[in-house]
Amino acid sequence: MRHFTVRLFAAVVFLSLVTCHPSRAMAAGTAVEAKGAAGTAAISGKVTFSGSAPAREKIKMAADPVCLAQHKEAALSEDLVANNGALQNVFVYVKDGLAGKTFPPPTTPVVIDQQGCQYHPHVFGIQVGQPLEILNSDATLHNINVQPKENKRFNIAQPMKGMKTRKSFDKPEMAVPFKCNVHPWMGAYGHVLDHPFFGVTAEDGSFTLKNLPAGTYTVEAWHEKLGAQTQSVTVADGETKQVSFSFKK
Ligand SMILES: [Cu+2]
Repeated sequence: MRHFTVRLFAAVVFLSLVTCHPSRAMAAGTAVEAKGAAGTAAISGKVTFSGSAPAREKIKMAADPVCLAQHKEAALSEDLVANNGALQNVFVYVKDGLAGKTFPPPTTPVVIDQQGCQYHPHVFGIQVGQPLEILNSDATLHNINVQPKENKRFNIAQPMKGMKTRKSFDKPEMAVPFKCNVHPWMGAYGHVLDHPFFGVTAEDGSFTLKNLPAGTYTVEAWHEKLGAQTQSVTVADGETKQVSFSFKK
């Protein structure tokens, strides 16, 4: 009995040391954060398209009246969108220079919405392990057929408006294609990275990579039809470096 009490007491003390030691728990948390510490440097700039951009094609949605009814004017193809020389939907990211640093994934999901029988956004970035919420905002059947090379493949059906499905990716992988077999014009690209330093160019071709640690990086600009370009960029703490890329057909 006495032995048992001593053993029980020892166990309680041991458990409380392991589970309730606040400074130790905090120290562990700090260590993880310090490893992936966000910095104060930034890389920002513009992606341009030189030459005359081909006209965007009108998407023929007549095969599904639900899709067709959602567009007063025909939706336009998204594989090359250039507005007055500014190239939209270019994925710009740090390709190299972050070795040895880890960045825990955000718990906030990236949302990809199927709306008007198009994907919104058309190009996006997501971190390894970050939730991806796939939403159907259309009152029609979509299937989401995703066939990566490095990650698990999936093909799911969302027959009703308002349906949501959560997925995530285990490994970094560029240009994971999203397709819908019901509406062959639907397409999107997801880029899976192990860090948060990426962006997609807006209508004016602009992008910003914020909160970078100081360092020298290989920055890549990737476009689904025009290929990829890289540049080496060195940024110091508190500095914002301007970088531009120019694509042509
Ligand atoms: Cu669809």
